[in-house]
This record gives sequence, C-alpha cells and structure tokens, in this order.
Amino acid sequence: MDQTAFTIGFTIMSLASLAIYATGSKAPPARHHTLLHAAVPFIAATAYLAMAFGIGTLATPDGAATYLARYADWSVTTPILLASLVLTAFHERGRTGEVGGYLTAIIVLDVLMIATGLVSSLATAPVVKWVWYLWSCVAFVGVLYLLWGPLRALAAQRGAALSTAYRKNIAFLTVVWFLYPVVFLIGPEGLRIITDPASVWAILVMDVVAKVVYAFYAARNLDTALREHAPAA
Ligand code: RET
Repeated sequence: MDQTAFTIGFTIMSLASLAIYATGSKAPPARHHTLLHAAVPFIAATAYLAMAFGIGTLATPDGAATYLARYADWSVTTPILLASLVLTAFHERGRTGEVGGYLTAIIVLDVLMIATGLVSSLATAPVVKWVWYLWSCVAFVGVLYLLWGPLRALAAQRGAALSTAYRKNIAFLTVVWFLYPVVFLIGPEGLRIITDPASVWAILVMDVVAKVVYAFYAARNLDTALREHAPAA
C-alpha cells in the first residue's frame, strides 16, 4: 500500500487536534467537549502513524489487508464521540445512575460493533465473514436506536435550543457513520468492487469528516445552544 494516504492522515489529524484544542471553548459548560473532541484526532494521528510504518497491517490469506491500528483507533474514538453526545442529551441534569447506564450501554454496543467488524475483516470463509458483518450491523442499529430514541427524548427535555443542537449533531454523525459499513462492504474486505488504496483514501476522507469537521460543527451547535440556554449566566 502506498504510504501517502497514511502520512497525510497523520499530518491532518495531529494539526487538527491542536486546532480543536486551541479554538475550542474554554468556558466550563462546553470545556469537557473541547477536550473530548481534541483527543479524538490525536488518537487517529497515532493510528495513522502506525499504519504509515506498516505496524499492525495484516495480509489475510484471501489477499486483502486488515489494518489493526484502524480498529484500535475506532474502538477508542467512537466511544468518545458518543460520550460527548450522551453528555449533551443530559446536559448538567442527569442522575449519575441514569447517565452511567446510557453511557455504558451505548459504548458496549459501539465497541462490539468495531470488534465484530474486525472479526469480519479477518474471516476468510464467506459465510463466517457475512455473519460477523451482520452482527456488527445489529450493534450499529443498537447505537443508532439509543441516539435517536431515548437519548433524543432526554435532550428534548433540556429545552428547545439544546434539543436542536443534539439533533443536528446526531444527524451529521448518522450520515457519516453510515458510510463506514458501505465502504467495508464494497472494499477489499467485502465484495471487492473498489481496491485497497481506494478504500484507504475513502476512509481517510470519512475519518477527517467524522472527527475533525464534526468537532467544529458540533462545537458550534453546542455553543449556540448554551448561549440561548443560560442568558443570565
Ligand atoms: C464496520 C464493518 C462491519 C459493519 C459496520 C461497521 C461500522 C463501522 C463504523 C465506524 C465508524 C468509525 C468512525 C471513526 C472515526 O471517528 C466495522 C466498518 C456497521 C460505524 C466514526
């Protein structure tokens, strides 16, 4: 695999982490979101660095490649992105038991989605591969259900401004996250409609949108909501 995409990924992600940190809110209600969103591309930069060196890149017997660093990255960064949304839905209100319950449930489903996706990527027998792929999709549906069902209802109780910010953020996230199983499906791990370099470049673009563009978009929505939320503060 040509290393250019990985080197570009490392460069964009490390600069983006600094930019998100430097331009993010320093004020308490949104501060923890800044820190969460700055950590995400830092982790991704680390994964791209490993991939640029070929560390953790496995060639499967059917001629495809599995990038272990990618799955390690996703298993940490996607829970962080979801944690930020759970905190938005509960904004400063939830009881610890309730917040902890939703956080645990959504993170468990999400990590299962990534782990079973990795198993699907490593599996070579078609039936086994598709069973794990579908199981991963089931976990993904569980994540989306929590975001669009109970957590959206909780966000609605936090007032119109916060509820709008929450809905905009999950809408953006849902569209981008949907592309991942699609690229997996058509890529070398799946139906082999696109080549390995094409899939690496596609995932690079998606990673930048899901982590960096999303961080700025989500922060802007949250800032707007918090300004309306606490006019006297
Ligand atoms: C896999 C393959 C199996 C089926 C499904 C998948 C979903 C992956 C997703 C990844 C999201 C990654 C993000 C990374 C950047 O921060 C594992 C590709 C459902 C949704 C957002």
